Amino acid sequence: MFQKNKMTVIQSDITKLEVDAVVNAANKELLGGGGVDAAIHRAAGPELLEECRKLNGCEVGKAKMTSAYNLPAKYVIHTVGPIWRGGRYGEPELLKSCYESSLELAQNYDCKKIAFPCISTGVYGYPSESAAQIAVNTCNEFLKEDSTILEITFCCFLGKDYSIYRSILRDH
Ligand code: AR6
Repeated sequence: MFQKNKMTVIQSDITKLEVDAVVNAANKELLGGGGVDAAIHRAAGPELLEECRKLNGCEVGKAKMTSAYNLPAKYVIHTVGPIWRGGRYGEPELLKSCYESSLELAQNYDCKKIAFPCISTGVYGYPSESAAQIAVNTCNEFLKEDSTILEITFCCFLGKDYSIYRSILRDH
């Protein structure tokens, strides 16, 4: 069964969300950057960077957890999406793995509500439509087997992404 009642899409700045965990689309160094990563570090404050320095980076497709400091969320889950290189370098599997690794961490920390940005679709160039399909399908598969997570929010910054997710969720 499609887990429609547990997945929602909004158009918003992810740093404003009062959820248990927000996911950050980071890079392997985990020391900040542009896009949503910059917004999260700015809003969370300098202590976030201090904690990130102790993590020794993160591999592509994996995820690491920190506190969320000044954000309304409790935790930040930092995941590293693949850089789009045409689709034949394992990008779909790595993107799927970002969602799975993040959800596993959320589950381990007993998070009920988690929000994802559109991982890899900014600076990393992953095509928005196929990234959204992977995001929704992977979350749906996870939710079928899980009873911890009650709500996954796909937090789109751009109207274009909001429309894509809305139509994917509506078509199920
Ligand atoms: N809230 C929610 N989504 C946002 C926000 C925000 N405040 N700001 C941007 N987005 P990107 P990537 C969306 O480039 O492609 C960084 O420099 C944006 O519209 O942030 O995974 C990191 O340090 C897009 O849909 O991440 C890495 O070096 C989505 O977030 C690299 O970019 C992801 O865009 C990661 O690239």
